[in-house]
Amino acid sequence: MSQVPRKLPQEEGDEEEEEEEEIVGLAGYADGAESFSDGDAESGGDEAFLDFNDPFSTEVKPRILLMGLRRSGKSSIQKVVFHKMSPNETLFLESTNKICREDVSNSSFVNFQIWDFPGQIDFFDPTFDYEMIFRGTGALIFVIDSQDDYMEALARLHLTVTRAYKVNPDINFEIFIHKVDGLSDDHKIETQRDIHQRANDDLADAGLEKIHLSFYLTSIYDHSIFEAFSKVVQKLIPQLPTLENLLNIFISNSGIEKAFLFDVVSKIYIATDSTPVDMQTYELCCDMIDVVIDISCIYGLKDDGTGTPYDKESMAIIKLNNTTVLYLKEVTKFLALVCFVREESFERKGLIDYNFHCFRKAIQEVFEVRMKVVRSRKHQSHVQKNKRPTPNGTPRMPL
Ligand SMILES: Nc1nc2c(ncn2[C@@H]2O[C@H](COP(=O)(O)OP(=O)(O)OP(=O)(O)O)[C@@H](O)[C@H]2O)c(=O)[nH]1
Ligand SMILES: [Mg+2]
Repeated sequence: MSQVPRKLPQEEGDEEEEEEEEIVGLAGYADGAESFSDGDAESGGDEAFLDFNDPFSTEVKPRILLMGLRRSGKSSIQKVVFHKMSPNETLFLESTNKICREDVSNSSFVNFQIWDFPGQIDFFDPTFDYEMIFRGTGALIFVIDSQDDYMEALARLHLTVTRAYKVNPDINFEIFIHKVDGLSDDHKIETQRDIHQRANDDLADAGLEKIHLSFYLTSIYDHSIFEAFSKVVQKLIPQLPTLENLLNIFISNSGIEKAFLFDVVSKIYIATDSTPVDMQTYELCCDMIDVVIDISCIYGLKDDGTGTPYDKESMAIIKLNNTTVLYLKEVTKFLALVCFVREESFERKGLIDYNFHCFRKAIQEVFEVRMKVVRSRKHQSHVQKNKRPTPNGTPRMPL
């Protein structure tokens, strides 16, 4: 799939954003919001429904911070997950020397900003306004290099978490025990146990045992990083229980084993039914998306190269040699449903397709509710702005 970085329009009227730009800019950390997009899709008949981005453009996006010591792998994670950089290429990444912000607005449920920090940020530097940064943060991912001595990383983790918690107790703290590709299975478990124990002991010693840390074993050389990121992002989606519920109803009525709702560009799954996720199943789904998009890029585009590799017609069926069928269908411009179905259940494809149709409609309704909330919030802030008197005391003219 083409990954053309393109600037999103600046979010006008978003006072919090404006304030941030200014402060971060002054501190000399930011390099502006670089963004990536899915590439433009053709406008089809129900494109107005499928293109969910616009109504949310003024919504404040939850922020995900990537922090950790130098060379722990922060930028590599961002590049591999959101820019399809191959893991080997990350060897040539330069050290980050200022905060890099990126908008991820490729799906209506997955709208957030990622802030990649330089290692060793100095909380005592007066130009670093950490209070402002933590205030608007949804998740703080702290990356620890598991192949290195992690004592210094643990001290830094403690400092970062305690500072962040003081400013904003609602932040989700996500600890990536990273680069585990270099460890044996036993060593992985032992490292996770040790880091978990030490980090929580440090918090308990400081009387902060109420802070909850979540731990993930990750590596950019396999799918673990996508899975961990999926879980981080899912926690920021308020509609997650509704999506899970819809998926549960869908699979139980269609004889499906497992279903994932995927963001096609990043291969993050934003929801799945409540049966446990098995890593191999997830990997197969990721591979299927890659195959579909690759084939579609080669054979699906028009002769003049226009069109998109993923659209309303996108669907694929792959029969595996273990009597399982993988079934992919487009849900929105950015989302795909990937299902695992037994061969005998797939004989009732008509039923699955009908239920899928109902599922898609239900998703549409969830979006519509969300759109209404966003619109009414927009309207309220607009009314309040106009109520404020002008500097010379005359009432504001309606716009
Ligand atoms: N083995 C292994 N190496 C990794 C992994 N992730 C990143 N690396 C390597 O770690 C090195 C540092 O990666 P960066 O992404 O630049 O680290 P960073 O945390 O952004 O570093 P700063 O910008 O200096 O703070 C690179 O050589 C990567 O190839 C991983 O999962 N496994
Ligand atoms: Mg970096």
